[in-house]
Amino acid sequence: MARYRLLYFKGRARAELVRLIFHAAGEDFDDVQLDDNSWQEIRTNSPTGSLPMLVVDNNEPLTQSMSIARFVAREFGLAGKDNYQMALVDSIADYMNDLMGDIVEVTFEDDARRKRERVRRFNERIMPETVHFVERFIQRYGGNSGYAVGDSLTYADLYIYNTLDQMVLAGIASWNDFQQYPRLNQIVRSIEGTPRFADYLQRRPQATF
Ligand SMILES: N[C@@H](CCC(=O)N[C@@H](CS)C(=O)NCC(=O)O)C(=O)O
Repeated sequence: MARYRLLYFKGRARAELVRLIFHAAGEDFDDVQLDDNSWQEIRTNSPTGSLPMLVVDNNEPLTQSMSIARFVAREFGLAGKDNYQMALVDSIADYMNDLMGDIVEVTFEDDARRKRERVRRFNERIMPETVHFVERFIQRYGGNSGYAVGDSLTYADLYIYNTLDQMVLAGIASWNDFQQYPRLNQIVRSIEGTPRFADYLQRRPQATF
């Protein structure tokens, strides 16, 4: 059995999707949470100078969160059932990743005036538009199954859940805000209703990003 080591900072942001995939699959992994000093020691040896990083057995590390997520999802059968379905799963996951980029920008904006402007743009334009398209996507490709694509869990569902969670963590939305969206709600319920997740979501460390 392969041994997986995931390296990231003490936060969720770009690593939590990968953690959720491991938990969904019920697979063990080392969740290594670095501080800045230990990261600087590793950085020069990192293929793209960025975290997250996944080391499988004694292989060279993998980087880039979406590549890692897809790799792990394929390993554990959470990437879609055939090539076409995999493309659908990737497309909605990449769409969520675009939104994640906007959330990260808001989260790490230090200038108070620019932050207010980013939050306003996010709430007035980016979030409503994205959620509208996500609802339509799920309706088209997942129907009433409770999943974004097809009739079973894929990493796209985990990323949808994770992106909503990240908005709440960033203080730009609350879980109540999503209740008006029936398809998103179904996915949140599917994920929170899986005992393995309920357990992880309860015991995972508090995070600020
Ligand atoms: N596109 C990359 C972005 C990675 C990224 O920006 N990582 C940040 C943390 S979220 C990082 O490594 N920061 C430390 C550094 O650049 O030295 C991915 O998705 O993995």
